[in-house]
Amino acid sequence: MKNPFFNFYHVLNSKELLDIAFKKAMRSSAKVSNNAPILIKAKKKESKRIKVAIKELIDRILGIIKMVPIIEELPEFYRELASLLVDKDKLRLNLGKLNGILPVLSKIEREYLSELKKIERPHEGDRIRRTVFGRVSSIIDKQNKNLEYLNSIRGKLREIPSIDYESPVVICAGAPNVGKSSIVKYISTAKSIDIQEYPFTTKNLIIGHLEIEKRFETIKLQIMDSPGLLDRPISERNNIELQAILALRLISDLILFIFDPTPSCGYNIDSQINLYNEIKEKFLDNNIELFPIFNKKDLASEKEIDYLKEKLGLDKNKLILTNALTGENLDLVKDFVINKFIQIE
Ligand SMILES: Nc1nc2c(ncn2[C@@H]2O[C@H](COP(=O)(O)OP(=O)(O)OP(=O)(O)O)[C@@H](O)[C@H]2O)c(=O)[nH]1
Ligand SMILES: [Mg+2]
Repeated sequence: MKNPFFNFYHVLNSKELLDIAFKKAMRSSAKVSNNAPILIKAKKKESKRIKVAIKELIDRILGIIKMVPIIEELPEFYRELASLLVDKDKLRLNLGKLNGILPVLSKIEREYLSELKKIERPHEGDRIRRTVFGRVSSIIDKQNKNLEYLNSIRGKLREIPSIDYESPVVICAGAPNVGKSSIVKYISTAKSIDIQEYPFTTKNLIIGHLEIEKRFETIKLQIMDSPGLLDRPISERNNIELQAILALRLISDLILFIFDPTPSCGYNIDSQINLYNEIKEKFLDNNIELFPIFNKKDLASEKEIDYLKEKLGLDKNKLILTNALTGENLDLVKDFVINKFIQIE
């Protein structure tokens, strides 16, 4: 399913909205015969301007409200992820306030159009239209904070990855700075992923693809990069870590747990093992495999590898040691992932 916020486009601020509506109104022309009396011409001209301005504002505000999906109605993964990224109550309130001004605008239109009918001198039409524009401006200006808020959350929501529920999701998880992004970048199409020597570089879920022609079909896999996790209780996790937990819990079909057996990532091996065990116990149904990968092969000593192997109770064959800097053995990771999903079919 495509990211439900994909069509959440830039939201204009109050000044921009008013400019567009008033300009359009002033450019509009009423249908009136050339030899009609000046008073009739003035009434028609100004009523057209009022109608055009208010219709433009109502249409645009409705457009804004409609392009923001209702978080509560989204599928679970998107709903929970969006709730982590934005305050959904604030968003609902915000849209409710915008919606609330629509009948007010319509009422102003009705009121002043009927006043316009009663005028006896042409210049009074101009005065009424100015009054309407003034009232409308103050109503729209009061919504500026709401409009700006919508714009401010838009970027975060549009970054939510589009998940194809038809094909498997393989998630790279682990402590910060262990090389998760380097691995996803190497084995998938997600080539613009940011990789840095410091922890917490990845702050959201990023999806890449891996397509393999096998036998007579194309196998499509989704490879997901996730933010680093610390070894700590869920209640202490921040919203960035919680995104990773959410993906593991709700959409993973296979988890590659990336270890850095060396101290170079900044998180000692016992805390990485605790994290691995915690994920294994708490988050996974029995049919989702958590597969350990030992990265930073170039830096890891035999002693460090043996310690980790022993702690995890791994036999030798079930171990992939990688170097994500050079790509060494990452083809084994690719093969492992592909074989796993060929067998299922
Ligand atoms: N020597 C060595 N460095 C590696 C290896 N894999 C990754 N690195 C380096 O480790 C650092 C962290 O790599 P990332 O891929 O950003 O790690 P990450 O797990 O995604 O980090 P966060 O997103 O911050 O959690 C970068 O400086 C990488 O170049 C490896 O196999 N060997
Ligand atoms: Mg990363």
